[in-house]
Amino acid sequence: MKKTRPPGILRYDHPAGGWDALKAVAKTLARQQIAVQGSRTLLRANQPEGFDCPGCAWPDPKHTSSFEFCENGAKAITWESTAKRTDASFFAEHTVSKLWTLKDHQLEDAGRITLPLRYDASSDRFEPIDWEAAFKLIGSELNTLVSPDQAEFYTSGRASNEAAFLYQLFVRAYGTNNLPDCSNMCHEATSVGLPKSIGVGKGTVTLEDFNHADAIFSFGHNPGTNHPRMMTTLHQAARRGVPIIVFNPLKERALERFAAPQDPVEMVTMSSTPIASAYHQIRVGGDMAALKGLMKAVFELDAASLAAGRGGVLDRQFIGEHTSGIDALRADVEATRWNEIFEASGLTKQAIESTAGVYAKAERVIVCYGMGITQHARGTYNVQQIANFLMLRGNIGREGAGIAPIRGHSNVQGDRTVGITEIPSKTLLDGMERAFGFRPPSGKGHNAVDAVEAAIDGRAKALICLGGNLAVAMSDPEATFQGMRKLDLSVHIATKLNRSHLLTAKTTLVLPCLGRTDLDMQSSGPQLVTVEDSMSMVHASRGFLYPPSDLVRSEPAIIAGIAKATLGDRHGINWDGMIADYDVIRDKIEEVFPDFCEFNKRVRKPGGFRLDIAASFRRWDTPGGKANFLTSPGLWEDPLPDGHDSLMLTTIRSHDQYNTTIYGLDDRYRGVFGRRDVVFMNGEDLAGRGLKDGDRVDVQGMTEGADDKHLVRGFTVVAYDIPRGSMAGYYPEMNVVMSLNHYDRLSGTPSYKGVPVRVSLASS
Ligand SMILES: Nc1nc2c(c(=O)[nH]1)N[C@H]1C(S)=C(S)[C@@H](COP(=O)(O)OP(=O)(O)OC[C@H]3O[C@@H](n4cnc5c(=O)[nH]c(N)nc54)[C@H](O)[C@@H]3O)O[C@H]1N2
Ligand SMILES: Nc1nc2c(c(=O)[nH]1)N[C@H]1C(S)=C(S)[C@@H](COP(=O)(O)OP(=O)(O)OC[C@H]3O[C@@H](n4cnc5c(=O)[nH]c(N)nc54)[C@H](O)[C@@H]3O)O[C@H]1N2
Ligand SMILES: [Mo]
Repeated sequence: MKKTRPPGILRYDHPAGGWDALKAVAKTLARQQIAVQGSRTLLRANQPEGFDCPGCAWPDPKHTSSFEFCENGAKAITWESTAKRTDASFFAEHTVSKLWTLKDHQLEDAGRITLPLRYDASSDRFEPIDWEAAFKLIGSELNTLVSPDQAEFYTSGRASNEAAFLYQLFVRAYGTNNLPDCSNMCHEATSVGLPKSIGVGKGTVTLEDFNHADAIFSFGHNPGTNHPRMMTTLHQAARRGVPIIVFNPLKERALERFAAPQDPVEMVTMSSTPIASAYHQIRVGGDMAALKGLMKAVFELDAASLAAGRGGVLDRQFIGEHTSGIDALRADVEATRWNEIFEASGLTKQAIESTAGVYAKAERVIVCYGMGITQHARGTYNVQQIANFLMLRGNIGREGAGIAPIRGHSNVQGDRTVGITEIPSKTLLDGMERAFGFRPPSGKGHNAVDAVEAAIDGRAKALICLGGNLAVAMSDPEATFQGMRKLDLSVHIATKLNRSHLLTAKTTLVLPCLGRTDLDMQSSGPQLVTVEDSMSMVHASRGFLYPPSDLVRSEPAIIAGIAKATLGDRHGINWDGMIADYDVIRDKIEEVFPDFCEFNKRVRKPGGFRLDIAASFRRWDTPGGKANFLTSPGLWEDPLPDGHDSLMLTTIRSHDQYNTTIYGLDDRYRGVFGRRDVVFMNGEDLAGRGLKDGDRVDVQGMTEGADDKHLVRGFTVVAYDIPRGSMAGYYPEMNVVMSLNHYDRLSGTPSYKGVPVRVSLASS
């Protein structure tokens, strides 16, 4: 008998990439009403004279001028360069209550915002306001606050270095360090965890290193969807015979097999290349156990090798010369029992030992990781265990080896580098004082969770957002929405309308800005901006499309407008001069951060330049001057609450979304078409609850502080290849089940990938 599947759930047997990726791009162009002329935009993505693709932070290959095809990059670009517009008549037609009933997809799909808007409560509409009036209003609201710490200044990671630098300058001159940003929800575990290990909160590898690696490990990231250009690198490595070892609860198709759209043979013959040499379906939250298991096996191999009179497996020279803490790490790992490791990771002894064998044989190893590692209650510890694992064999700071956090937004790393941080370092404060002649505040400001909590309990009165969709990205949207509605002032600098904008405060403004693809014309001529990718390469980005309307301004110009209206000539900062010519902003960046020496000159070289990452050269910027093996107690990251019927939920991105931006309802590689209201569970877990494939279920959050509001109702359950005890659902739909306090205490990162839940047949 043929088994019937729930509506929209099909088997997808093709490799990732291939013709289906090309077809998807053609469909996207049509949907965004982009004609052949406009589709040429795609050819300028990541070219030396073009713009930086807003799709992800994967670096561009050097020495190439050929177009690198990327399905999801194309979606990101066309979503921005769409011909659709929201204008004054759109906002006259739609009340905010009406807009609220639209889906997230529909809000953004209405098109680019073309004019500055102010919410009018009496008509319940956004109404046009002119720029100067908008700036004046924001300035006077900010100046009425009792303390600058009552305002929150959020940044999403698309902002250029120039915009981000001006923003933090404004915020610090105004007098607070409340600079929450999207990396607080993303790679903060990396930014907090790695400096203690290796002295820098960034990756140590370059793209070149992948050509020299002889083993690549991948933990908890899905490049076929989120960093498709990385597939070129993995495809090449797989073809060279480099073992690629994956740890992921889900069988992500691109990590299994991939047909490279740039490979004529694979395209014509419809063939593909297997990517992972071993695929370990780890339990959700099982990475700590897997990493400790791997290290335990490496210590055992080392002991066996020494006993047999061979040289040992550890890199003793590196460990002796460059590190401290190995004894404590060894003691912790040796005290951890194998049975507990198997239970917590869901992996077999054979799986762990064979992987340790590959690791021990390889001379140069790179470990890549993403949100599957960082978005956990113990995400910071996870990151540090990855560093430990690499250091055992000296795999940091030499060619072909290192740690590779795969970043999210296209300039999230750069924003941090140029000062978007709630915890300013002494270097930053000294630099700011040197360049601008005032000492900014030094106290710790708010991260993203702190900012939302402050809004909820009334400590925060104002929220300014440089991009993003904070209310939908954050856990516990119900609580977050309430908090944002209580504010006196909310301001959104944005390209497109989203739900955060509709959470109106007493005064709410939406200010339309240019995107990456748009021409940024200022009084000295067209401007370039700069971005930093996941591998610390800083390069130029030049938009060239005619902006959506004459009223749309650049992010730096909007920030300068707000700053002038708020600060007047406080500290004598020449805002107009910086906007007239962004070279002046870059000169200031260089004054604050000496690492950017000759910034304007170096960024004009094709491909740009790499920032100095000390750990890449085995210089350890830690208090003791050494790299540190760090221990973290136990194995269970996010312990399940008592009771056998809880599952650990992880929240994932579909192939058809960019964070809270939902392009469409398909998740092709996972076989989901036309819907997102599904959760994925193991067949035995279903049977154990008297449930079956296709049933409608309720998912109740079990995190501390969760109540009956932390419930998702009536989603369809899909029997899926996922370990027992684990389940998955889509971000942001599942954010409802999380309470706000479910985050990593060390980094503040919400534990979006480890949410204890209970699943039952839908009640209605
Ligand atoms: N097209 C597209 N590109 C994007 C984005 C997008 O939404 N769409 N978002 C951008 C941003 S901001 C970011 S941060 C990145 C995100 O890129 P990724 O890090 O790839 O993010 P996710 O899709 O959230 O999940 C990553 C993977 O982790 C696995 N996973 C879940 N839980 C666990 C676990 O406990 N352990 C392990 N080992 N794996 C687990 C999931 O199965 C999934 O394959 O992508 C960026 N690029
Ligand atoms: N459950 C769950 N929640 C998560 C995650 C998860 O994996 N699971 N991931 C988290 C992660 S990694 C991140 S990074 C956050 C993302 O959080 P955010 O960065 O806040 O969210 P985005 O969805 O990327 O923001 C989309 C909006 O950005 C605006 N925008 C687009 N381009 C531009 C531009 O060029 N300039 C300006 N000013 N605005 C622009 C548009 O208005 C658009 O609506 O979400 C987090 N939330
Ligand atoms: Mo992210």
